[in-house]
Amino acid sequence: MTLEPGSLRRVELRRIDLPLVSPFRTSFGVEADRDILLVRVEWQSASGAVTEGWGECVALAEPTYSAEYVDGAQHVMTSHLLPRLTSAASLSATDVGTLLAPIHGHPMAKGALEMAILDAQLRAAGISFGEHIGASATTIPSGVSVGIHDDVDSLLATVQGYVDDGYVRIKLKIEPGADVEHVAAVRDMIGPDMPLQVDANTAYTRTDGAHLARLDDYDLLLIEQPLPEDDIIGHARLAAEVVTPICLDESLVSASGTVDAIELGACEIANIKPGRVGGYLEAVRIHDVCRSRDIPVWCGGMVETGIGRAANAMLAALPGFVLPGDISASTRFYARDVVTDPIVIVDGHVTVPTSPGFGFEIDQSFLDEVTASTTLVHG
Ligand code: OSB
Ligand code: MG
Repeated sequence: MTLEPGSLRRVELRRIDLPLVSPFRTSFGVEADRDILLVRVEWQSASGAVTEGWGECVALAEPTYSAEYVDGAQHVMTSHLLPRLTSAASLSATDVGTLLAPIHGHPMAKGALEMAILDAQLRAAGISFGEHIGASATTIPSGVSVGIHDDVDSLLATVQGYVDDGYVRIKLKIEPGADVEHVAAVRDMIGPDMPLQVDANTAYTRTDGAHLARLDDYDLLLIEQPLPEDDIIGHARLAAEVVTPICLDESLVSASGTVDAIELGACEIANIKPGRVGGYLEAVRIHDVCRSRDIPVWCGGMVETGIGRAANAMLAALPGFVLPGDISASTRFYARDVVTDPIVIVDGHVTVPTSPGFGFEIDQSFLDEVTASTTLVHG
């Protein structure tokens, strides 16, 4: 279905501060709170109706996961991206990629703008994103991402808590020095049937193949992004050396690049993160190219609020998402969310939202409480 085009009447960039319930350590750093950039648009459709739409930018505070960071995302939006959108007399979310293509990079910033426009257009049409893309699952299995712990005992206590919460899949963050021993202890505690996987966030090198092959003893679903993001051939060599499937996260930034990585043997499973690839529309295209090549996909997370998580849940209802995603309960990271309908886990599953747009409702008073700044950039 084609959505009615329109134009941007007003665009606000809002920065919020949300503390995490506990620090989240990865191989690239420790996050104790999130400084998140939200985009609010007032959208006027061709027929004259005005609708609100929201986007969440997944860029972190520092350029440690990828080159983007939240201050940079806000700057590129204000100075380079939004002028190309606000000057259009008539546009659709499907035009955003083309209009912003002259600006290189910055997929997280671009994706947040596309998301806000798509949310508004879908709300104007009264349909959900899931319905729009033909995603039919009503519930999806929920996995949890567990940070690196200093000692194995505290890691086991944390993992046991998530098992008790009902999560159906555990992902352990790893790095050299916190890998085989941690995985062995967790596998021993959770038993052979619980799905388990690891994420290195680029912490290893091409010479670590024999070491990473030791993880083959623990029946992992996958090893996520062991090598630097630009090292596709290195991942292909590793895939030949290690039995556990190699999954790419940071390396995948477009559908065409994903096809290349698959054809080179570097990507046996794909982590799809809409922000990393420039938005939900490119995420659907990556799903499609993987599905037609029998590459399993799952939906990654960027410690989003209920805004991004609701959208991720709708995306993950597509049929190619055959593995549990990092779509955990809001309470995994936040004591209170900025939406009135945060993600909850029931029997290890999340109910896919069905209301129009990306399916969340803003908790305006709490959002105002946690807002550090609001910048009006248009309107
Ligand atoms: O590599 O998957 C990652 C969080 C922030 C940055 C990168 C990653 C992560 C996660 C997902 O592991 C955590 C989540 O959102 O549930
Ligand atoms: Mg990852």
